[in-house]
Amino acid sequence: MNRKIKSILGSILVIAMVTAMLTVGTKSFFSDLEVSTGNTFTAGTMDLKIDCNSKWYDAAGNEKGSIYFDEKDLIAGEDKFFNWDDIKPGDHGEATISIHVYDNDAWGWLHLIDVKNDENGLMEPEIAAGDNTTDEGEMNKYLQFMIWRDWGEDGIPGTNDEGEGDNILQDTEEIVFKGTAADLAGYECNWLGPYELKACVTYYFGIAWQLPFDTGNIVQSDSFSFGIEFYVEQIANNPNPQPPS
Ligand SMILES: [Ca+2]
Ligand SMILES: [Ca+2]
Ligand SMILES: [Ca+2]
Ligand SMILES: [Ca+2]
Repeated sequence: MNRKIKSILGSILVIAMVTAMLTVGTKSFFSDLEVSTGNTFTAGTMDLKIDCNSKWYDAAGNEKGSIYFDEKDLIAGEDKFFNWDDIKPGDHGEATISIHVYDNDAWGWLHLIDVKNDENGLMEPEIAAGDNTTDEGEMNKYLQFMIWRDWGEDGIPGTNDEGEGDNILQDTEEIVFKGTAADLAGYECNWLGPYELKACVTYYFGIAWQLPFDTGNIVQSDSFSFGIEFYVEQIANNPNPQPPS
């Protein structure tokens, strides 16, 4: 190998070594990378569900009818808490309705709608009892209701303590209404509330009813009927809640 070729080979070797060193230098830089993906705005949800456990008994305590449904979205005209035909003096019953709101805390209201006192024709015993109003039934003056918070001994909903949601009124539980069907009808189109409803807590309400023994013939064939509307609204950003107009 002559001197010129050796020199060229030497130069190539030096270039290769420098290139290799530069390459190693590039790969050794400290580095870091931060990534955020999927940034999204999704609206919250609010879902009200109601369930019912309702019984009708005669004076001797024999069950005459029952309605039960687990928590659901109510279908108007289909899901009823009471649907009793042929009740008589001495009959009584109880319905426990529970209210659940999911995903977010809510303000809740309720009121009665479509209250009706139907005469359903004037029977001879009714006329004999002094009924002279053919267009208005009298059941609402005799049928008694009592509504209480079935929240147990601690008076707090959702703690599942003794007596909570058991369909029985204990001394510690608060009665929120007691009176005749006519008194109850005072809440027609008159929103009750707002009540604070915590998400995922079950709020049990007991509704006891009876047609007293001393109810006379004047209510034969009469009926009292009503609907209930429940309304909820978000609590967040809503410090001065107003009932629906
Ligand atoms: Ca009448
Ligand atoms: Ca409780
Ligand atoms: Ca109870
Ligand atoms: Ca009547």
